[in-house]
Amino acid sequence: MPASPTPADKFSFGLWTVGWPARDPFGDATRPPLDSVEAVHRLAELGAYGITFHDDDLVPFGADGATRDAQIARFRKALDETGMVVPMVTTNLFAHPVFKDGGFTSNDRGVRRYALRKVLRNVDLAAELGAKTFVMWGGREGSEYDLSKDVRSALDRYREAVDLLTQYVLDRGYDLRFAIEPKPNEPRGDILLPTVGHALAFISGLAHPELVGLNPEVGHEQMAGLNFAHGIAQALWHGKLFHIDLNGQRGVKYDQDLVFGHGDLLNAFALVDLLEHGAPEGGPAYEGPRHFDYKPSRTEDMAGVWASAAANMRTYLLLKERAAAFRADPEVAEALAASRVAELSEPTLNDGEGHADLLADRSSFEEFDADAAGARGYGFVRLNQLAVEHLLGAR
Ligand code: GLT
Ligand code: MN
Ligand code: MN
Repeated sequence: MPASPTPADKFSFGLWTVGWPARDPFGDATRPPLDSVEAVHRLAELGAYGITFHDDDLVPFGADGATRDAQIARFRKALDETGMVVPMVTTNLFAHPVFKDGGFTSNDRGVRRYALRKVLRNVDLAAELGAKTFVMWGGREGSEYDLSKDVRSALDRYREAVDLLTQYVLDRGYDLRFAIEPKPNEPRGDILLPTVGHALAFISGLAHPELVGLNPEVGHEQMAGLNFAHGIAQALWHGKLFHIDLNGQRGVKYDQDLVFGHGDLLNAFALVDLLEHGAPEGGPAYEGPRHFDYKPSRTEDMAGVWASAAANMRTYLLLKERAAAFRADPEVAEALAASRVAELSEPTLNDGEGHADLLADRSSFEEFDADAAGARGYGFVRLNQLAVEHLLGAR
């Protein structure tokens, strides 16, 4: 059994997760609103180390300056009392009707300027609270109708916005990086930067790509039918895994935001194995917050909310423990060797070898026994079965 979560595990939660009153497009809220101060205390008691928020989660949209200051002050007090940190902050550019056609990419130029001002104010708050990551989820940046959005102009405007924000952080001297969170659809019919791959390509064209990375969410990639562990591996490969949203999703459908592991459990196992043991030299491949972005199901009362928050952390720790057992199992080591998993890290060419040498190497082609290589099994099923058995606690 894993130990209970501690701050060293770096578990964090969005204020909007445990605080979700469970209103959905078909029904009213099933739970009362949750005060931010209570959220901080309860999550700290459960063993989390951090809490994250949108500007409007903390201070209601349109509140006056005095209300804003008071809300921030009491939140800060709760942080001081509990030792909780704010590793990440994000902006709500999706709830108010003004953003119905997006924030950075609204067809309305005035809305775009307003969105930038809202974000700049929130960047100041993020820096003030010591956040190191600023997430940008562009849920309203997109369209329902192809002819209503000039996508190339929208990408120009998206880039213009991000370039302004990185310049702002540089000019202010803030120790803050941006993380784009892709999602394929919902609430827009089609969202811009829909997947990890699209966002990576976008980042490479920015003025300060070094300040911009990703905040991939499990369910968002899976909504597009993609393999989340693969997406994370590629984000790591590019040095772009700045933050991560952990949750669960069952297949290609609406965004479920289930508890971590309550969707594709085998992929969650591979993900935790990658995060915890995926560094080339062994050990963790990612050192940042393990951030849960889930929604406690609408069927749960407040006791169920706290139980589900604890479930996220417990599942992560169980998977971490199972992954460690998998890695330590001699039979797994043997199966990995039989599957030649490590052989893939050997360069295909010899040291200093170029195309002329390869063309001269008869053993690589003329004498290569393609039929024999094609007949040889890789043993991947045995390897996967060992993973399943570790996951089930059978080994
Ligand atoms: C919203 C969305 C999440 C994002 C949040 C950050 S807001 O709840 O569904 O995936 O991470 O803006
Ligand atoms: Mn989601
Ligand atoms: Mn998210």
